[in-house]
Amino acid sequence: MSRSNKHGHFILSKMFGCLMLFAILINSSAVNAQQQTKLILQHGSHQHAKRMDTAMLQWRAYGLGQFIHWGLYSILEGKWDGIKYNGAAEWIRSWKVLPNSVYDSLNLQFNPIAFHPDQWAAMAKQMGVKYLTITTKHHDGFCLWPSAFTDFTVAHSPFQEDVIKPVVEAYNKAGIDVYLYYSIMDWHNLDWRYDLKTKEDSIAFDRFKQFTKSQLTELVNRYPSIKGFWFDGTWDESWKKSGAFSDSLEQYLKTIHPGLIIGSRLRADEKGARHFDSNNELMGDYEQGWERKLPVTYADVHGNDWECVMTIPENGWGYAENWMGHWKSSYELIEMMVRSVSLGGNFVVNFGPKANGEFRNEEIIDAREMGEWMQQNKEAIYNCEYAGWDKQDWGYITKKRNENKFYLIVFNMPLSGKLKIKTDKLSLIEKAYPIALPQNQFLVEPMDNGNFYIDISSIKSKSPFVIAVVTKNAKGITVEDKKTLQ
Ligand code: JFZ
Repeated sequence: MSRSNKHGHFILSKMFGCLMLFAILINSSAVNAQQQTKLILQHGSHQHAKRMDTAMLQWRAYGLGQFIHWGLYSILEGKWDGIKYNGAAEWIRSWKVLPNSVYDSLNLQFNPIAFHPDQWAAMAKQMGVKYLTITTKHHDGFCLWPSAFTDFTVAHSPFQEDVIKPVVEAYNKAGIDVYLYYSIMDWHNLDWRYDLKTKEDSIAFDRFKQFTKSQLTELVNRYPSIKGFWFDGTWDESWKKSGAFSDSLEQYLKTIHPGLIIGSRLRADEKGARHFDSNNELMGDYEQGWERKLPVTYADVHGNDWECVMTIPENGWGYAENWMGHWKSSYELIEMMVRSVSLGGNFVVNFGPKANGEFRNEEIIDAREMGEWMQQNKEAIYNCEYAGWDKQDWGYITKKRNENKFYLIVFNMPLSGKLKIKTDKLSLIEKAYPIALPQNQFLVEPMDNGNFYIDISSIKSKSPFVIAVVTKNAKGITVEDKKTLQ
């Protein structure tokens, strides 16, 4: 290559470089403009701030909930023809291991002779749960209440009775709020579709939408004390194409039952976006996507209300003879609950009763042990929120809402016997003590920049324990204050 050629090449490549830069600049300003201009959505998020009404304040104060999955799948116990399957047992109808017609006649075997709703509620109360979510109809379409809109219900079983009514009554009597799980996806209903490809599909699915609305109206009317719905099975194309309907359905339910709480797993916007609309705003009263997983930092929850639902075994919500993998101990569940509350969410533990209505032993043990821990430490869970202080390796921090009282929940006792905390700069520690013994104050060493060391070397505990910390600010530091301070 000659010199001039080289030079020419140099100029060319420089020009090319400039052009590229220019192109990148144009491109990124286009991206910026796109990010700044909000799409106008008819069926996106309608609510641009957190709900502050009484019902939602109560929801926020729960801390701990119970989930119950019960239905025809509980009869099969995750097995068919002597073979045990590893998937989530409530999905067995979809695995094609038995004919649908056989599954769909299991209602003739539903006869829970050991179903005692008062005992269920007593167990939940002892465990310390403040709310229950129970399956009224799972993906298989079987209804645990005698719906007037299908024959595939408890009314057409040897049991004959409504299951939901006595559960709602028993739990309410025990002071526990009830929410109804309802699957939109319905494998039994002939009008239900995965997708809408033909005119016939749309006609059938329109009938299905009417069926859904009728059933939900029926549930609201039959169980007026319910606090909300927990929707599921809303990921299929047919439902994602029904954004206008799900929007009107949500508004309708809230009109016939003011205060109703509905999470982000019901609707899709008109572009098919779920949970968060196409402008990335939450659709629904709380984020309902934390399933068998937990956020790690407060940033992960984007300032939204949220709830985590968790199985005790690896996966599987309905009763299975084979419990997959590791089953979580009460301390593991307690740690997940504490982490949830420390990040501003609620934690819900799932139970899958046997077909006869009894709980399995592992669940009974976990419930009892969680309850024993809650008995001592519930003050650090109920009506508590994200504290705004840095997380430390020894455990988690929660804060009583509207009070200057913090709770240090210790899972890993430091060998030094000293707990480090880093507060916001406005907080001065007034006193720190074991949650049940306010007179036993610990020595607190103040350091620079809001750091303190609390000497808890006197504590000899084999279980997670709680240190209460009272700060001097009359009002306590709210997250909002923290924001304005920075
Ligand atoms: C759904 C159901 O399919 C399952 O049987 C159970 O009822 C559970 C509570 O909900 O399963 C899901 C739904 C959503 C996700 C994962 C499993 N998800 O968003 O990751």
